[in-house]
Amino acid sequence: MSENLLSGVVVRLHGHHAYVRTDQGEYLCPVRGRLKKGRRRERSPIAVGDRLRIAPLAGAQQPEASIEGLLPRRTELYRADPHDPRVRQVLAANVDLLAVVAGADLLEAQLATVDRLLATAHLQRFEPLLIVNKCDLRPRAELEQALAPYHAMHLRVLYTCAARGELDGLPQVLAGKCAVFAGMSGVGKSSLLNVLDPALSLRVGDVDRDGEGRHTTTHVSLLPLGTGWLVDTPGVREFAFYDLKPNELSLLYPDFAAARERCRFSTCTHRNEPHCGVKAAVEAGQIDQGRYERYLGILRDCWNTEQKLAY
Ligand SMILES: Nc1nc2c(ncn2[C@@H]2O[C@H](COP(=O)(O)OP(=O)(O)OP(=O)(O)O)[C@@H](O)[C@H]2O)c(=O)[nH]1
Ligand SMILES: [Mg+2]
Ligand SMILES: [Zn+2]
Repeated sequence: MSENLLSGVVVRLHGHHAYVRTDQGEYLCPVRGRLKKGRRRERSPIAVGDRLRIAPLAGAQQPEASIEGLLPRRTELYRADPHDPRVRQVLAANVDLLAVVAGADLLEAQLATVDRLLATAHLQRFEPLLIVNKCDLRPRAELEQALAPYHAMHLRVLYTCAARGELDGLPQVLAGKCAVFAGMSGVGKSSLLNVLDPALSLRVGDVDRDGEGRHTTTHVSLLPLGTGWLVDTPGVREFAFYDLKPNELSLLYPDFAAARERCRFSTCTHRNEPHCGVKAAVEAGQIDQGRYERYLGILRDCWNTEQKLAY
């Protein structure tokens, strides 16, 4: 039996099925039994990007296989389930780089989501990348000014325009890696992937009058690109941290690190505590006011989640 096993990677999940790509083609695999139950408080035991061993089933009309084993994950991109913060939702496994995509036209409004995703990259140890797409809609100098605090923390920022095919070195950054694209709906994640490889021909959506997307991409999918992989994700409205204590949030802010050393309390959340180095640094203009205000908003959400979980 074991000589018939194939190695594959999960490229898509649909209901109770995983689509698994192998070098013998794509197989449809039911996710059930022991694997389906998985660890408690986990939505699905299998995620896009998982490496599996599968056994092809004879006589099936379309290639089907049973899942025989799940290989250990190198990394996991996860969040709290939007419907139940006690449940951990793994969006993708075995990813190296998290490409956070924002739209130039709505950049300022999207920075709270950008900050959450960058903090996630820090927490889950992905190489972070910020992509500002739709650069045809605003002058570059204006965008660079809005992102000055991010440039100051030496984050890699690319300015792209999928509409004109301008990628600002993105293919070189992605070479040989598995990169997941995340951001709000309508920022052009799928459009960028189509420029990276026109053969993908992913569906691209409209934006409404306010420039917001309509959630065109509905499923996470893994797509081959050269020697690496790309993961397209549906636009996120919510990206809540799973099991993060409020006083741990600021540890995910590299630009707060030096000032945090000067807080009197090691568990300081930098909100109302006395002798707070972070607040002092904001007042002295050493930490960006916007980053700090958005931090307070995210902190409030962490706090509310913790209160909910206490009951
Ligand atoms: N002006 C301009 N429009 C763009 C650019 N890139 C994408 N768009 C448009 O933005 C809209 C949304 O693009 P998508 O690629 O579907 O966005 P998405 O991020 O994948 O959205 P979801 O799948 O809903 O999360 C489409 O109408 C694109 O044509 C760009 O560089 N400039
Ligand atoms: Mg999309
Ligand atoms: Zn503090």
